[in-house]
Amino acid sequence: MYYNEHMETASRDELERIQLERLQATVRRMYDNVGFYRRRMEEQGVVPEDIKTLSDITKLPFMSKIDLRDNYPFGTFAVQKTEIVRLHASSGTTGKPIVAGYTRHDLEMWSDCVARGLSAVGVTADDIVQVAYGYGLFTGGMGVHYGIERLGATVLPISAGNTKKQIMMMQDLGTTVLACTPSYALVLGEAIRDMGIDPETIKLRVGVFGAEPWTEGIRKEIEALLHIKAYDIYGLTESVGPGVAMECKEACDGLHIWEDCFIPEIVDPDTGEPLPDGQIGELVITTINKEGMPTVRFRTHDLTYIHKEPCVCGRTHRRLHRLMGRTDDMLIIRGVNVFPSQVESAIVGIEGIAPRYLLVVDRVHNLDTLEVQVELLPTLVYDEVRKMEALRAKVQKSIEQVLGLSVSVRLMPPNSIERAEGKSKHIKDNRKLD
Ligand code: DLL
Repeated sequence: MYYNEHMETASRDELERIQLERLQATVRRMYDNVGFYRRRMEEQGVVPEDIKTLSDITKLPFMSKIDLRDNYPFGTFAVQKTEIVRLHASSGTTGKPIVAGYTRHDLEMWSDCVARGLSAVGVTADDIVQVAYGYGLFTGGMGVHYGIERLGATVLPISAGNTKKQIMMMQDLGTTVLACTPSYALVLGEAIRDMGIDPETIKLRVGVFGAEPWTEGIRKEIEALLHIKAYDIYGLTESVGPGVAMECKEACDGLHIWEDCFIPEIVDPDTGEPLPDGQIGELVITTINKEGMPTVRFRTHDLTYIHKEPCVCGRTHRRLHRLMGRTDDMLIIRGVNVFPSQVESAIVGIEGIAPRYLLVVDRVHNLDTLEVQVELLPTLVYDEVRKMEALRAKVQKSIEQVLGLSVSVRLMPPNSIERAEGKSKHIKDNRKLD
């Protein structure tokens, strides 16, 4: 179902006309109000008047997380502080976080984007949506929250964690939609299974999962555990938060990025050169309907490609392929590029193995080693050492085939790999301790 049919199905010509108008206004606002970006434009010899067509976007300088950090906390805001009505911050693992500021208009735009996404996967005013994304500085909780209210569905703002209570509320209130990270959806699904609850006694029917990379294999696991349809939602603090792009029910293949608000580009991660639709590269996003903290040509570090074909659902906004991982999550092991999602796709679905894993990287005598720890399912009863070794070898072969690299595999006891209420970590790189 469309939330804003006119905009979601606008002709490409109309969309591009809106994009150009909004891009020009955004660049003008950045040039006039954001000192650091004006200097960047001057260094690059570009002025707002140079943006005459959409393809002129490539004349503009990129922005990165480093720029936002260097101008912490408010140096990239494009409006007076009095116009800012909300702040969020991204959880920087190192140094200062990124602070995002929103005007009233920005919050409206954000809610609208989330409402469109929820509507695209069949959420309606009849639904009760349990928001188990974290509330607070993280954009997940509040971002999805206001989209739900905008749509007219009922929101249960339970936030992340307290798994038993989540399940009790789900049962008592008849929650129909769950919104959280895919990792936490797995935790909830496993807990329901381990508590011996029949998922059919729970009314859940739809999941809205994002904030971290996940694979089709994990989607199937979650759908089987919770008896739901699981959909992918994408976003980042620097663009607005969740809801920048979302799958639709009809195709369930690629996430529609709301192009009247965001211009996506795919570039070569090393050179920054634009790549054509269909080719994998780094996603770069320009916000064109944001006042408080616009980001122009922001390097997301997320790897994906743009689908070439129009979607069966009738939406004209292009689709991003399911995000494949981050350039900065890429490990280089003995010269081979390794993404956690590759390991995930290799192990999910192997009988007796839980969808839990950790990549432990070390350097022994100047040689990189990769140990993949995978968890056994609690239901697995193998009393024979021989059978266990055969399973270990099977997992190892599957991973080595996908990676093209020799690895060691360690089978871990059930429930021993750390569970995440929010975003999960799949890498322990001991080389960084050198
Ligand atoms: O994670 C916003 C969000 C909240 C999105 C809830 C979806 C649901 P940040 O904390 O700034 O914002 O992290 C943004 O998370 O650049 C991606 O690397 C990753 N990410 C977000 N959604 C997905 C997804 C939120 N669906 C960073 N698939 C992004 C893969 C995702 N990665």
